[in-house]
Amino acid sequence: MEKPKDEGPTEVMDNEISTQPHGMEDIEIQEWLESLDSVLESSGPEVAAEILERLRAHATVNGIDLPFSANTPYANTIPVRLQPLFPGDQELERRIKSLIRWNALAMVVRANRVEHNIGGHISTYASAATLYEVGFNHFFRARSEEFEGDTVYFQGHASPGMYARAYLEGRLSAQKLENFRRELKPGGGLSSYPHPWLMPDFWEFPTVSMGLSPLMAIYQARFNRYLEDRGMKPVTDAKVWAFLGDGETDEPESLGAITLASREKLDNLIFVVNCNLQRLDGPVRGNGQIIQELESAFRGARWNVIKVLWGSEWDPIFERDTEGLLVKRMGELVDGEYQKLVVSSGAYVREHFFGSDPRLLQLVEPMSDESLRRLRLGGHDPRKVYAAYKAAVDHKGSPTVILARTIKGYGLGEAGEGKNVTHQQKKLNEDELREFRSRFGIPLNDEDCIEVPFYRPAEDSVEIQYLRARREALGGYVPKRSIRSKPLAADHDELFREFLEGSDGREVSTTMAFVGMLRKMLKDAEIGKLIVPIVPDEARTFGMESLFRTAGIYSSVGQKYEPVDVNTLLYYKEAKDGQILEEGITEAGSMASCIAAGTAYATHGINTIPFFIYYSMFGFQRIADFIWAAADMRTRGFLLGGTSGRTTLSGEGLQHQDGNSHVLALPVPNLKAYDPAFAYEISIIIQDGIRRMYKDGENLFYYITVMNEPYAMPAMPGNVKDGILRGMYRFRAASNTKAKLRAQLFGSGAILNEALRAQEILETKYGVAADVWSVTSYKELYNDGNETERWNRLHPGEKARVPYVSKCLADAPGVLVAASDYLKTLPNMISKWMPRRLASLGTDGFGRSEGRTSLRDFFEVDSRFITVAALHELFVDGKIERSVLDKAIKDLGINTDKPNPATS
Ligand SMILES: Cc1ncc(C[n+]2csc(CCOP(=O)(O)OP(=O)(O)O)c2C)c(N)n1
Ligand SMILES: [Mg+2]
Repeated sequence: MEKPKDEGPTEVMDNEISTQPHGMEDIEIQEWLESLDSVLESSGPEVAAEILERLRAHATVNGIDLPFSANTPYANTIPVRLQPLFPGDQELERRIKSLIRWNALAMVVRANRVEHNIGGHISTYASAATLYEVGFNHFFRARSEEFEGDTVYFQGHASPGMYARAYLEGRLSAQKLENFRRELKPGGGLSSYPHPWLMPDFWEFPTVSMGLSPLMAIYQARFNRYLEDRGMKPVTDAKVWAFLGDGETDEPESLGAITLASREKLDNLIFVVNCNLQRLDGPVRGNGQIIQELESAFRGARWNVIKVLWGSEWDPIFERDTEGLLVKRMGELVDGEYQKLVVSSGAYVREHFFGSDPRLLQLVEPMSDESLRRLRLGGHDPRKVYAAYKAAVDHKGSPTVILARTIKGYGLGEAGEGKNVTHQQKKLNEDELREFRSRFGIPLNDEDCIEVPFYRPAEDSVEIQYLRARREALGGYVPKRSIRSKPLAADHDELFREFLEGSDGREVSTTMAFVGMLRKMLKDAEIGKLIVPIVPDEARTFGMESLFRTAGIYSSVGQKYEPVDVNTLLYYKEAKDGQILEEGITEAGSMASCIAAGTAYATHGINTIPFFIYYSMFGFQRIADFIWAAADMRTRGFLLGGTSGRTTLSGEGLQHQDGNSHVLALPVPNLKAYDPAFAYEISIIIQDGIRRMYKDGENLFYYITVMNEPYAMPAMPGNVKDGILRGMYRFRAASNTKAKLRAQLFGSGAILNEALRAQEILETKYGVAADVWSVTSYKELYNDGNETERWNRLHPGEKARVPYVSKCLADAPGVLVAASDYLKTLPNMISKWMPRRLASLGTDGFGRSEGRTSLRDFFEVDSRFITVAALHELFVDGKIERSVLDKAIKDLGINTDKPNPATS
């Protein structure tokens, strides 16, 4: 264990206890310590602290460079004397926990016996069992009509433990457990990880994509405060708990918002980091100390940090150690060494840990090797864990993080305890099973045990009675998802009517139109209060600054300053009951708020309706995994991709111009994605969306792109509502239906105007009569086509159904040309349901810093290119002469040698 002399100092976190400062006599230090002791005794800790602070300042002024450290020693934060009594029956709780351990393990082992490599995790829950069980028996309060309940984010890979507990609680059958990871078996099974989409009565939050849940938990805790501050729910002491792995903290999202939590004083938030020092491949910080690293990060961010490192067995040894040698020694080891020590024999521990100093050896002299081996870590000791949780829930003024030390694969013995392979361990041999059984006292004989049966004591057993009684005292079972909100009436014809009428020639952008709708919705009697506008520092970009003053920007402390622009009409008004969540530059944080608001119908029984508006390129591209989680969670609400369209956002160039998001929106199954061109289209989509989500309770959410190009908004041309929602409708038919040359032009978003201009050019210059269609959603058309095709395939004997696209175009004559501000793949994916060949124009390629006209020329999506595409199709069909096409290319000024935008 001693490192070779020539290696220099080991790089471990500063543990503040140092006994050998350079050249300083021991005696001198002793004198200083004694003086401090006497001040402590005579004047108390406050005066002592003041003196130390003054000394520090004095030292700094005199040029002494004192290293900064946010660390405390490598010891438990809560001293034994402040440890509360454990309120439960510890032995009974241990037995219950053992049964859960067994069933969790059995679930994974059995699943992999039935189907080789079906997967699952044993070692995560094995290490975290005590952390969860103390929570279940003493802290996690269920949701009820009277109390909102605590919100718990369970670590995804620990799910077997949650299922095993629900089995003991009588909430899940053995049949369900048998079908862990085999959800499609008769009678259903259990999903691998927490997925509300798959188990909507059980799971609330998906957590398995690491890093998402810590960030979501922070914004959930903040959203709870927002609801309180706006008077939408009673002020309660409900907590948000997030359980995460120590390896998980390397995901940037995990720690990315911790300063928000402390800034907002979220003492309703508790992180529990299971510090088993291991991740999947090996140690989290083999050459360092992850706990000290996390402590300094969280303390630096002003969190309340509680370290739970050592179990009760260590207490007497610490007590014997009056010189602080033990803490010092503990701070010296790197995690790689610890990983080995905690699974080694007592003799090994004595020699390699205590053996570094004869005085340390002396401390454990009276202890047998066996008792040294049994020295537990803090995270496995319910008394220590209870003390930490109690301190956390009682703590005021800041969020708390509990850093609990555990052993990964605890109890697995040779099968993987503390081993680097343990994360992947899914199978145990017979000896290993028997050993596990014996270690946790499961009442199964040697023979039965190797069958790994699920084990549940009788209903009237003390274990089941106790477990039920504890949950009853805490209000019911957790996790459990239910919908407690009442449907809205959603009768909003009047509210949206004005937007169907057009802008009377006034040029407005669809973003402006949307903001107008938002302003009106905010005043509505039914939904006004429920609207949650969310922006990541982009409100001015979208012309939303007028809402600052009218709706107010939420701030938990109100506004402590007079804003610089207070004399202007649209000043920056922050207020405690402000409605807008102005999140600053964090799309991930904004999305987390959107999720909290969009799932409040379940978590709080409140139908809040999020409208999260952002720079569209920084949406799917950047935070698609959060959007996927939102979908899983059945989040409701609206995402608005502002400044969208690769050629509609002029000037900004390659990074900002979005021609991608509608493609990236395709895979999210319950997301409706629209690329509307006109105000009335947006209003129809939003109105219908509110009805479907909040009246009919459909599990949908919406993505709508809005743009910043101003143009006159037409009135809705007749009743095209159905077409708008289904994805396409004929916006303007050709005037000369008798013409020989015909075309159908499909446009979306701002590019629809290019199609309309092309319609004119084709008609006036080339005698081609074209109809123009507004395609509001290629995704809708694609889904409809697939669904129809599937139905026909599975029902060959019945009358074949016809895709909506085919129906629309059944009598539409002529060549077909589509143009959008997104990739060509969008129209191409529905072309197979069109009656004839489709020419697709789109914006594949990198953006450019340019104006709209040049961009549309560069990407070949303007009216000239649409015209040429139609003429080319007519030429290929033999309907016009080559010379006509050649002339058109020339007359329209198209450079045929221009570089390909898709690759340049
Ligand atoms: C974003 C993401 N990347 C990778 C994984 C794959 N993965 C699952 S568990 C795991 C290791 C987890 O280690 P830790 O967070 O320390 O949890 P422990 O099981 O040790 O409690 C990894 C890499 C994932 N689930 N999510
Ligand atoms: Mg870990």
